[in-house]
Amino acid sequence: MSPAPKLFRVIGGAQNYDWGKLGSTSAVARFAKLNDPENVSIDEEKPYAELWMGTHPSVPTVSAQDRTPLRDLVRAAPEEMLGQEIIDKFGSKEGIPFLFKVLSIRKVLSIQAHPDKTLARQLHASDPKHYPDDNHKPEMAIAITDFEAFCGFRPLAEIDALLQKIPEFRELVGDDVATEFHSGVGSADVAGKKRLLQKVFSRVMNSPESKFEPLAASLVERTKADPQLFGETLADLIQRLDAQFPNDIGLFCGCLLLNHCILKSGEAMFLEAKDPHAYISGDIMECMAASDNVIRAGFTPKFKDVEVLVDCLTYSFNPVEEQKLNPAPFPRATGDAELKLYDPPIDEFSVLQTTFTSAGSEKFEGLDGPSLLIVTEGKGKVKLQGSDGALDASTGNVFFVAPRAAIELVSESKDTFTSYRAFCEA
Ligand code: 9C2
Ligand code: ZN
Repeated sequence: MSPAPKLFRVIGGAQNYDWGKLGSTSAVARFAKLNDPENVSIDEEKPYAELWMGTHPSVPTVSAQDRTPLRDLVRAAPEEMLGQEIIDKFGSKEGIPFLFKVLSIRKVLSIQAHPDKTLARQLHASDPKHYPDDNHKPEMAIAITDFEAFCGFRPLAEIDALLQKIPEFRELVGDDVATEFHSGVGSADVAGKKRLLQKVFSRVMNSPESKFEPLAASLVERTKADPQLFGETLADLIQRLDAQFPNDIGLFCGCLLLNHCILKSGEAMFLEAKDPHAYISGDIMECMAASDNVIRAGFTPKFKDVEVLVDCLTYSFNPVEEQKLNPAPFPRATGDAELKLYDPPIDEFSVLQTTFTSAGSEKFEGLDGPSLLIVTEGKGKVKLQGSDGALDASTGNVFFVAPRAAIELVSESKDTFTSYRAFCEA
């Protein structure tokens, strides 16, 4: 294997989960086809949910030139591909510390949370089939279209109000727990309030189908007969998700217990380990620590692990605005583009958005770790600074950039040219 160059095009792989947008309506399918036109043909009947870019073994990313897996290139030359600091910090020469994805969402994903490192190790050791990695999975979503999601528990006063006014919710939770919750909501004891929230969540999650299905049907009827009781947005949401997963427990544990978060293109949210969430619609860039560990509970045909989920959540509750992550400027570049740095409070990744709306160029200092860059709109060029060999960089193209490689992006027209670059620095 000859040493990999410092900048080269790579090809990611798609996951066809059921919730993905269909055929060429999916950004995942379009990007995959544009990046590998000879080998990808889009099946218009099929869902294209996620495009994976990284070194996770489940879906290999390969070099465009000879289709060598990126993971093999990293293992053959870890110092050149990752940088010594990253190897020392993460203790591995096997792969890139993050996994970068495009998601294109037609139907709600499972109500889920991801483990922290300790729980990931335990779950992987006891059930490797359902928990394929021993790593945690903090994650960040950046909207590239309008995007909606469930993220984190609602403030407790909101949950209390819903328990007071929606009879089906109250019946599912039970009068005893609903009353206890109501009397504890105003207390200053945060740990006590989290225990109450866990009681409510646990009652919902552990109720048998024979109980929650008729209550869900009645709940949906109520949203039609009396939408004002819920507010238009919530009534509409319950009806939409019921059409996707009729009478599902997610109507309670998602719609009534979790924040409904709406992001515009360019807005982002960060989810720590053990934060409940589910994406509902739209296209996003998603970045996470390299892991595929998901603990699921509702809205899914996949494996559910209710006991682990109820047991592990942090039961934090915050208004929706506090889940958002504001981008920062990126000072280590000069030129004509607009730059936004999404930098969550974890070690494995940050994501840099670069947008040109006129012809021009942007020069980036070398970063102290590996990065992956995808073009999501328009076309331009990418090259190593000072070299002649510019590569075409158009929508769907993905590139690996080695540590310390100083690159330049070039826009040749006034059409919008947008890319996202995920990177890890020690
Ligand atoms: O791939 C999720 C996808 O597991 N999003 O959801 O298919 O398990 O319901 P399902 C994962 C994605 O990266 C994620 O964590 N929040
Ligand atoms: Zn997730």
